[in-house]
Amino acid sequence: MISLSNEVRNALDNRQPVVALESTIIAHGMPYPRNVETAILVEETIRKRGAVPATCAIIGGKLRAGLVTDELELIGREGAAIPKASRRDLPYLVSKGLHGATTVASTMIIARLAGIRIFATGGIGGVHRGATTTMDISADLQELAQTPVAVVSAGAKSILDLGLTLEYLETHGIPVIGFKTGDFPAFFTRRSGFGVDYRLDTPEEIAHLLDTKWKLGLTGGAVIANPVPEEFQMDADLIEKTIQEAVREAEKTGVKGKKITPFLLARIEELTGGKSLETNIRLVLNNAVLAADISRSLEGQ
Ligand code: PSU
Ligand code: MN
Repeated sequence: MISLSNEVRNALDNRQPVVALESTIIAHGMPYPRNVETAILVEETIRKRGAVPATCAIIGGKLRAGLVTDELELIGREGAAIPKASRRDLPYLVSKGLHGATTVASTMIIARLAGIRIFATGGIGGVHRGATTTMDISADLQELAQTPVAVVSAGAKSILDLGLTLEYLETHGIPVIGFKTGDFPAFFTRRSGFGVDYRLDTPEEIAHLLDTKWKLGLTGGAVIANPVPEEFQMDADLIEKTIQEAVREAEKTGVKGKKITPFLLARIEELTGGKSLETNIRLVLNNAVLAADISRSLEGQ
């Protein structure tokens, strides 16, 4: 059911560090061609850091870990025409032999099947603002509760209700670790005002915590929250105003369900004149470095 690239298969066979990457961020999170350029740059960053990248997707109905450049190009060029695939979409896309761009949830599923324990992305999905009436809670959170893969992100965007997202993570027993921070980062900015569960200052300590969690037989993953580097963060007031505007537009136009996150991301990018895209790219690269360092430590390298 799972198909690995040669590079990823060799690395796993030889117990080399491997970092999983998602493809919804490519197809639905960034515009073409910056999305493809970024996907390639993220992979190169991980290789330079001594680990092997495994970008995950569904290609022609196959669950894939490790894509070739033509496949990255296909996903990036087709963009929104490739279905955004979370857990519930896998059976349909696989049984029909279709392509799919994997979210955090479905990338975790593929990573686990492949035997990859670390995954780098931009931001995780979470509990949406207004979830008390819409019940819009990303399947990413349920996946973190059950699938043993650690996700390195720059926190979550404040298009979500970060307080409720952290409550949900607590309820489901998912540790939230801040890398060199005690404050849960808000994706575009380094601080949200909400605390993380534990602050750890080295990749080795994080790897040791993960190893300990899994040795204890505790199910599920962990959230490793890595703030965007200071020099690339956005102005907090500007981003908050922009997000409020984008959320209002989404309500007015009635965008719902799986379309809401891509809609908000695209509007924020337009409203900030592309500034949010630059920050987005920088924080993903920063997460790739940390994920590679943690995966090396987990493999004892
Ligand atoms: N947050 C971002 N950028 C993204 C996503 C989330 O800042 O690209 C994507 C990820 O793939 C995440 C998904 O897993 O959106 C969550 O979507 P939903 O809320 O529909 O579960
Ligand atoms: Mn949703």
